Amino acid sequence: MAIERIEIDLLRLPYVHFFETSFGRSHDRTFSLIKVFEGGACGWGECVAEEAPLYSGETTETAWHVMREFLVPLVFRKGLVEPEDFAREAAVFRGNRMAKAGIELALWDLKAKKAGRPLRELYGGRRAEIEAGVSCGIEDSLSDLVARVGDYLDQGYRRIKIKIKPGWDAAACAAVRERFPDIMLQADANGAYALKDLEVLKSLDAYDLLMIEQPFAPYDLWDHARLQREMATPVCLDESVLSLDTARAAVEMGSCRVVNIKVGRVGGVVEARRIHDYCEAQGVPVWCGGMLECGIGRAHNLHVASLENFRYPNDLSASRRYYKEDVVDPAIELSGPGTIRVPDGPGIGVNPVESRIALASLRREIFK
Ligand code: OSB
Ligand code: MG
Repeated sequence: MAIERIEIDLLRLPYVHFFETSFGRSHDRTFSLIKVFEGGACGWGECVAEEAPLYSGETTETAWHVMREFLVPLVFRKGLVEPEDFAREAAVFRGNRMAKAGIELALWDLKAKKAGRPLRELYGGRRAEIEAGVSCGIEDSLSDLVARVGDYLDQGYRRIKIKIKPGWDAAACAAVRERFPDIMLQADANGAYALKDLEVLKSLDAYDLLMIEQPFAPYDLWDHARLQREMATPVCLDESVLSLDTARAAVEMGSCRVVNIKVGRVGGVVEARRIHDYCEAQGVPVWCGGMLECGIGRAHNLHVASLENFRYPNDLSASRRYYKEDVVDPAIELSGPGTIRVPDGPGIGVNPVESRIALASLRREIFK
């Protein structure tokens, strides 16, 4: 059989609360959903490229262009159905990993649905429940931040990540740590620092952080290695890790002790699993990062995070932390204190709600 039809929607969903990082503040998220059809079955994927090229060089429009002009025609021309075949063939195109991952994820969901099994089983994930965590943006004041962290802890989250940037770092960590001495706390800089900031970064060792994520620019593995030698807190890389090769370079150079895996950033689950397996063999723990996905991308992440070497709590929170009305039914919720159950239906195991998707859709294109 072959894929008969592919639909891509561009959506915009407002956040329940603005999200501010070292890149700036946003009030909503623009992303695309990919639907692949074969026989009576269909699979869903999410492309996490954002509106502006801040976190990554990709944008919603570059991803749309690459899917429309290159990846969708590749699927039809070569009759690709298996996600592994797609990953291999799509590798002829450089970069554009988020675009590739969006389509590969849809093929994974389709494959698992045809087999009548949850995706986690296809990946070999043993965990039925994953450890949740919440990523807190920069707020207008430290008291707003502490209140928001308190709110998330009341909801049952046990691991909190706070976004930092120059001027919002040691004081933010101190404020949260003072009020909540025992929680699992970590910080994410999204590349906002440079080697000249070494002393500020080293001062964060005082706050007993689980890790500090991506202090320096994505391509700066060398300076990360220097920082990791001088800092007690484990460095975790996010933006720097684009593939198995970059993961291997980072680990061999000592640029980090922990790796954040995002399926979109590395170009799909095939590459994500290679990185996972390599890190496992090296004794380097990983965890699953998030891109404020809607329930479709989030469900995909839950299945990926069921793999053995996801050893830290993940940036995976309930639907209501992100969106008032998620586009899946049922909404994703905490299953216990600080945990989320991996859906156990076929494929991603959550049902996309077509009417809500249509309401949020800015544009739809159908390819046959
Ligand atoms: O750096 O981890 C990041 C969101 C968008 C872009 C980059 C990042 C994030 C988050 C959100 O921290 C994590 C989540 O989806 O809960
Ligand atoms: Mg990050």
